[in-house]
Amino acid sequence: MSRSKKYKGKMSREKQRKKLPYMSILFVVIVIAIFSSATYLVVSKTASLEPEDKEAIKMTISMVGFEPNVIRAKVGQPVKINLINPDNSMHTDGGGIHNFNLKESGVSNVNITVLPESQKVFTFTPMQAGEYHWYCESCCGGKENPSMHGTLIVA
Ligand SMILES: [Cu+2]
Repeated sequence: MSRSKKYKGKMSREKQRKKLPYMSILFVVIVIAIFSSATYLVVSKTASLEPEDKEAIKMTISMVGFEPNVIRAKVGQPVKINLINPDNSMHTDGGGIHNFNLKESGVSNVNITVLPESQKVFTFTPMQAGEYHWYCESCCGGKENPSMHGTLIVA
C-alpha cells in the first residue's frame, strides 16, 4: 500500500517536471499575446485620432481645454470643425466625455458630444458678425470653468 503510494507520488512529480516546460512555453505565449494586443490597441488608438477630415479645422478637447481655443470665421461661410477627444474613459470627472456647445442666436445652435478617444466632424454657418463663446458642459464644472471655453470671432 505504502509502496504504491510512494510510486504514485514519484510519478506525479515526474509528470509535473515534464509539464513544466509546457507551462513556461504557455506563459511566454500568453505574455507575447497580451503585449502584442496592448501594442496594437495603443497604435490603433493613436491612428484613429488622426483627423478624419483634413480640410476641417483640427481641434482637440481634453481636460486641459480646447486647442485651438480661438477661431476666426466669416459671415455666411461654413465653419467645419474636426473635434478630437484624446482622453480615455478612465477620467473620473465626466468619464472622458467632452462636448462643444455653441448656442448663440444668429451664429449657431451646436451641441456636439465627443466620446472618449474618438472624434466628430461638424459644420455650422455663422450669419452675424461678432464675438461668441463656446464651452464644454460635460466636465470640470462645465460652463463655469474658464479653461473649458473658446472664442469664435466672426467678421
Ligand atoms: Cu470637457
